[in-house]
Amino acid sequence: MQQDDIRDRIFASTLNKDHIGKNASLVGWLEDFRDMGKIGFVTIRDMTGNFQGVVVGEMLSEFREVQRQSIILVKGTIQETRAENFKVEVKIEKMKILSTAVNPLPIDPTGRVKSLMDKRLDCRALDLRNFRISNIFRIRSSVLSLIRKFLYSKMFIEVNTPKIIGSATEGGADLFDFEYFSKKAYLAQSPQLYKEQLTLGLERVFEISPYFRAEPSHTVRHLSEFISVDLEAAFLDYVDIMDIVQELVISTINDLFVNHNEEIKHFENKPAIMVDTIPRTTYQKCLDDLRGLGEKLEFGDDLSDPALKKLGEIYPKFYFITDWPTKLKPFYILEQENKCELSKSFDLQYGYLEIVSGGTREHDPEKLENKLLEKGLNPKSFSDHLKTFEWGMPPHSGCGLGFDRLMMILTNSSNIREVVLYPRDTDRLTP
Ligand code: AMO
Repeated sequence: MQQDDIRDRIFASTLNKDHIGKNASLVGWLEDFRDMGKIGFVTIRDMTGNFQGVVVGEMLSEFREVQRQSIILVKGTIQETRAENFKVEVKIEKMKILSTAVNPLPIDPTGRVKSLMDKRLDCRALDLRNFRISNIFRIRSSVLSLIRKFLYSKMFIEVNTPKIIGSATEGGADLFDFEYFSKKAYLAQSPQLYKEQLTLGLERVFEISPYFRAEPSHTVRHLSEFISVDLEAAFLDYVDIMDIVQELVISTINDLFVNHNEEIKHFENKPAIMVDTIPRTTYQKCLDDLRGLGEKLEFGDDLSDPALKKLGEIYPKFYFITDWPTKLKPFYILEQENKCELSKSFDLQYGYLEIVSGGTREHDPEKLENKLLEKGLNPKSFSDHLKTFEWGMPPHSGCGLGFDRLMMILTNSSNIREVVLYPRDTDRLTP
């Protein structure tokens, strides 16, 4: 009873009445054992779900020795069950322990005994034995594949740009630096410059990758390492990109909630996020709305956390904020014609949470150089980038979508750490 049985195993979720009377082998971890004296009921879980086993006679004493969460291989006959939660049950005739779990375990993966998030993250691999939690990562995987499918359908190709970079690309102080063969190098904070350059030869690119920010933020929405879905497209402007983002978000949600019901059904509070369209408001309108709520901000002020919380009350779901002041946006964002104080830019928000930020890019090399100077950056540090703008750079636009933040919304999680396997923040560097 070993590898052949494991190879022929039946997965928990596929067990059904057609199997009644047949012999089967199953593997999984022992989640529960209810010992009633003459009969025992075991719950065994595998990656697809759980099944009930019934044990009597000698099998009972064998199961009394097994620590919960140990990995076991069982063989038996599938039979009818009276249990409400199962279609059938397995009358276990043979059992082999493949790996023993210690007792007590540091956390209770069944979730019956609650643990603080920090403790759970310290034991993340075990935490994933909780089906509700592992499901978040199944959904995450599905959403990634849906995003890829959507972007391919819009003629984007997936690219990979370097994460070890030689100059502080976008400016700003939030870069991690380190020694790289006696030179100073940085971890990329975004693929901004590369993705813009790639529109020159590839027109439409996207990248899904981790980026690194050395911001000392202690919030439920910031990590030092996060996944961003970056797009960049030649010949499109920021309104076209907003249209693409809107379609991407709506089609991903619809696809997830319609075709991936199995994973979603385990969420107690399915987020009410299915929408047909995403409203668009301007930065100025937000200032006016906020003034009505007693939050006085001047044109040019960034929307502070308290301001965003208040805006989230007016717009609790997805909404775009467009036409940001030029001075609030990075050097590569284009200004509006005849209104240079406004930029061709947008953010996609979900309530208070910023999900996407994007815009039309400056593609005139001379103006780009001036923008760098205006922002106090040294054009010499950008010479590799600036030279590409002299090779026939198409007008282009793009955006970056915070994938972990999108996952917070899709799984109704209030802390970004819940949707990231091994989060990195100012305090956490392990496991
Ligand atoms: P920005 O800096 O706004 O734009 O980042 C894009 C999106 O990434 C997410 N994000 C984060 N998520 C978790 N933790 C963080 N520390 C963090 N920082 C940002 C947010 C944000 O909206 N180059 C531009 C994009 C572009 O114009 O194409 C950029 O990086 O959801």
